[in-house]
Amino acid sequence: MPANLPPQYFEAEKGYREAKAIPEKIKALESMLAIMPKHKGTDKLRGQLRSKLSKLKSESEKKGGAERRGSLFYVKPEGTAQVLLLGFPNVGKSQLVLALTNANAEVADYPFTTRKPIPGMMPFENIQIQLVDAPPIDLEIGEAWLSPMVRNADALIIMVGLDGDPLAQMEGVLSKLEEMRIKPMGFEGETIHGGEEGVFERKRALIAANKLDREGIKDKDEMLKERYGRSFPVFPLSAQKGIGLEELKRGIFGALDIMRVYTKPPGKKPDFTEPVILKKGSTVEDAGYTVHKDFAKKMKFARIWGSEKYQGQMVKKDYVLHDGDVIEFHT
Ligand SMILES: Nc1nc2c(ncn2[C@@H]2O[C@H](COP(=O)(O)OP(=O)(O)OP(=O)(O)O)[C@@H](O)[C@H]2O)c(=O)[nH]1
Ligand SMILES: [Mg+2]
Repeated sequence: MPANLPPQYFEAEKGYREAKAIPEKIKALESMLAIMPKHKGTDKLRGQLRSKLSKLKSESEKKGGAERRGSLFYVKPEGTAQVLLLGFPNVGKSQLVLALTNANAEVADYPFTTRKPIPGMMPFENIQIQLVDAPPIDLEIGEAWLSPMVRNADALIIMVGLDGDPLAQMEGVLSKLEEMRIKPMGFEGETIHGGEEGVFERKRALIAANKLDREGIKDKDEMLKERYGRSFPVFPLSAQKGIGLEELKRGIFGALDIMRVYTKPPGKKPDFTEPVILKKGSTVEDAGYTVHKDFAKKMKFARIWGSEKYQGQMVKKDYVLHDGDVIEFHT
């Protein structure tokens, strides 16, 4: 029996073929079904369209779900850099964020306390670094939320608990990162071996070994340093008792691979509350670009105060700056 479909049906079908997004396709299929006359001749087609429609609907629900979860776990970067805390349940991630920032992270003696990321601002000298307390890594569950969070961060603090098995925890975290194709790098300038360059995204990371105050941890911090100290800076600390936190803060700053310089016009004083943040290894010319592109081009030389012997000496545009340098541009 012929289907005898009206012209409107073919219009809707054209709409379906041309639709790119799932919601448009769903709409087009729904109108095709509505327009289609109901009789024996259209039964088969109706069945096919219905099954297409239900497939598209479940696809769209899945997508919508992922997007919603994605946004719940997205933390807008603030301050100079974003640093993410990663670790097993109950190691003290929230305790550290509570100790170093203004955030009200929830600390409790049971695992899986933290359910969504909590950002807090950590003052470090004259800059603010954003620390993000994350839910724990759980080896049983695939965490779709984790990978975008790690990628979004400028650096990672991998936290382990010295009261537990820090070596096994490190292995767990590292294997999770490997699954995500992320290569944590402890030190500047490390290279990836074995032709994995490009497949892996590098991310600076350090290890925070928490609960140093606990009795019976023996020499687990030393074991950790022995095993991972060549690959990562290791900071034994107690988030609760406030031990080792200054060293950690300096380590976090170091992991960011940045420096602060201060620019000033001739004859004026620099404003030390307004550092210019540059990648390590940046030159006088790079600093000039933060003032203005043309300015960087027109610049003839600069005078530098700060690191080591520099007390207003003249340097060229390609001079490599150091953290804390004061630059006076001359055009
Ligand atoms: N002794 C000692 N206990 C700590 C320290 N830091 C955290 N704790 C305790 O460890 C438990 C877990 O701390 P949390 O900060 O909630 O741990 P978490 O890693 O955020 O846990 P999840 O959110 O479940 O992943 C709490 O009972 C804390 O009081 C520390 O430096 N020393
Ligand atoms: Mg927590």
